[in-house]
Amino acid sequence: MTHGLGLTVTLRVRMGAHDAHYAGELVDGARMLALFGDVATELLIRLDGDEGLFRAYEAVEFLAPVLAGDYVEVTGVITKVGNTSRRMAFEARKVVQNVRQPGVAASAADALWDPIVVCRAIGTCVVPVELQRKPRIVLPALTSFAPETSALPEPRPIITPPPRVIVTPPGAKPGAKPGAELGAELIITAAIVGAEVTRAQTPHLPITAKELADEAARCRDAGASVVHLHVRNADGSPSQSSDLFREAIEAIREKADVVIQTSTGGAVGMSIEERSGPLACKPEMATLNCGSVNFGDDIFVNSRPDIRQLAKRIREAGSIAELECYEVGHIDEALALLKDGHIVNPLHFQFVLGIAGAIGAREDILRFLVSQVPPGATWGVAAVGRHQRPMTELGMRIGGHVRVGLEDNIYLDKGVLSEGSAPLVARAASYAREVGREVIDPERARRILGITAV
Ligand code: KMH
Ligand code: ZN
Repeated sequence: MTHGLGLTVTLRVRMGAHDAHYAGELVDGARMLALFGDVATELLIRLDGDEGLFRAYEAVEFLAPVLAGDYVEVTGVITKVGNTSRRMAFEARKVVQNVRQPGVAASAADALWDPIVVCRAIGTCVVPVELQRKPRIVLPALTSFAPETSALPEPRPIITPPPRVIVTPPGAKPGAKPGAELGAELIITAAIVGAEVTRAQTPHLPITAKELADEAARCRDAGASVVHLHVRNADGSPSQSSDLFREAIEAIREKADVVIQTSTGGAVGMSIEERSGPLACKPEMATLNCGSVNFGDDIFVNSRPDIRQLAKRIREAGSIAELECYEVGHIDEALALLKDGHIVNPLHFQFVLGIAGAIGAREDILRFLVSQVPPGATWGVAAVGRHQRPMTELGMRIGGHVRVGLEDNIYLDKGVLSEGSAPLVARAASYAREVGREVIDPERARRILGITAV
């Protein structure tokens, strides 16, 4: 059986009597390596459209015996993609084992509640450039989260410890797409959790501080320089608790140097008091929603006095505001805020497109919004659902910054869940390089956004 999409592959195989090589029906370690080889081959076929070649193992650990009658589940994940090399981490787990006890039938077997890790390895495969048949879109695979904090459907692919995703940038191809601002710096923001998406919709949603930090680190590896942050209660419901934000921010800070942009939008229906919670953490950056808007069947209320109150609190926290605009009039409101001294230059707009009931995610609309941006200001685009990819790609071609991630879109492709936000970031970064945009690091993002110190 195989499951897993993108760059994670899992096989489950029964070890038979013919696999047993040593006394006591012990299966030899080479059998595990053969399974790793099969997983590696499938990974290469998915990535490159070619079986490739296994070049070397740099580490192999045999951790527990495998006997005839055991079922072994083998997972492989691509952790680094070079020009021709693909580095992978493998893990084999025993998920069913024969009982083998005196007085118990020889055919008795148990499905293990906690799989036993029997072997781990790291290895590298190669696919010569001339045999690579797929476009260079790097989609790092991610692990699922710890079972006790998730409601993952079975079977749960678990790689322990979770591999960090390291994406080796494919070379830029300047000039590949007309209209690109060649060489222009690009900030990719990863919106890793949001307030609305649920674990029932995607098992890849990070919830705890550790999960948020792991996801932030993967997104940073994949090319994100800013993380747009919400937090959740342990039951997955949205929260604006300053304590939860502090915990998440501290955990992220330990793993990634990204700009952390906290939400002051929270979830529909929250009071301004509640939404101000994260500002107690004095974040580097915070969102400022510039007007009310239909939000699906709800209304996301941002009255003018409330916007001013939040702008004041963002200023007092020493944070930089990102101006979330969901309608054309919100740009005018942002300019009024500037004129009245509630916010200061440089302005950074985020155009949020495609929310049901609000402005559409269309090229003419984005171009019009961009035409309203004053000189010296920067802008980004965040589009929801299936609009995310085309709008962010358009945004990159016409000189904007972009936001991707599970808050706005949980799918990598039609019907294919993204394994976290990092694959969406990696795909955006890959496209950026194709059109000659330079994916920049957090330090340079801070300079562009006017953030002075971490
Ligand atoms: N959850 C939305 C209602 C923000 O982060 O500032 C609001 C939101 C905007 O996500
Ligand atoms: Zn948000």
